[in-house]
Amino acid sequence: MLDELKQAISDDDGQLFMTYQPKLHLKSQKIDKVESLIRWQRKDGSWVNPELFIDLAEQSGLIVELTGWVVNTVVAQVADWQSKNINLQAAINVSAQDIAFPGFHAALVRTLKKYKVDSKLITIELTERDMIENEEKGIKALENLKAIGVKISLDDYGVGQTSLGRLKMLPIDELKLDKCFILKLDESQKDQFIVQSSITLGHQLGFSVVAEGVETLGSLNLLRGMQCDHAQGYYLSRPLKAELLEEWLEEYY
Ligand code: G
Ligand code: G
Ligand code: NA
Repeated sequence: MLDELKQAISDDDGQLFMTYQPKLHLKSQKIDKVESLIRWQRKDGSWVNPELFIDLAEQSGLIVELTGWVVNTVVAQVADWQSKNINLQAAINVSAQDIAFPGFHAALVRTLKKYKVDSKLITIELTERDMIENEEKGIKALENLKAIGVKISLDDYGVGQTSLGRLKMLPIDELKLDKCFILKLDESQKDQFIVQSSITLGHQLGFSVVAEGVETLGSLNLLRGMQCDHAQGYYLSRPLKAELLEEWLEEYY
């Protein structure tokens, strides 16, 4: 499968493609951000689970190439949206390996230049489990990205190993509350306590807060009441191909 993935990256023949899931800004009721999520449909029509092939790519080192493809595709998409007056910031999921890779920063800068995309339109989403090894180097790399205007988002917050001490150290802009606290938010008072205090803490530390896994109107309304900044989840939309997202935006926003 690894060879096949390698081939799919270099051929760029549509087997690999990006989908985009909107993040709703709760105060303005506008969609101003999306998260990019990769998909792979093989030539025979079968789908490969992203967790599976991303894991494979990470273990084999192919992740650097895969992320290079993702960065190019997403930045090109943002440039296309800009040309159509669709103002969306896009988040890219990256692994710790990408951040540690010395060429990552330069490649991102090159791609932004190539497509004339403002670095402020790009967010790097990093899971907290990723930051454990080689923390000092990782923080330095994040600071360097932040210095050029790229935004940093800490993904899956609350289920990993980010102590409050580490949260204080990380140069982040956005905190993404893990969906396990959000999926049943309207039924669980414990989740409500956790989410409310995380939002308050996030704000006090200067972060914007996103809730992912919003599947019901009840949860969405609770999050609005809790002053959460953005909501993302199936209640609003599944991840969509760019063209479908544009149609969806036209219809609803
Ligand atoms: O997209 P869900 O749709 O299934 O994604 C599953 C997992 O794969 C998530 O943890 C998500 O962060 C990760 N993922 C999705 N797209 C990408 C990508 O482009 N790069 C990386 N590194 N991870 C991704
Ligand atoms: O790990 P990360 O947060 O990047 O992964 C996001 C994952 O969550 C993707 O697999 C995406 O398809 C999925 N997802 C997005 N919205 C929802 C939702 O409302 N409910 C559930 N169960 N999963 C969601
Ligand atoms: Na993510």
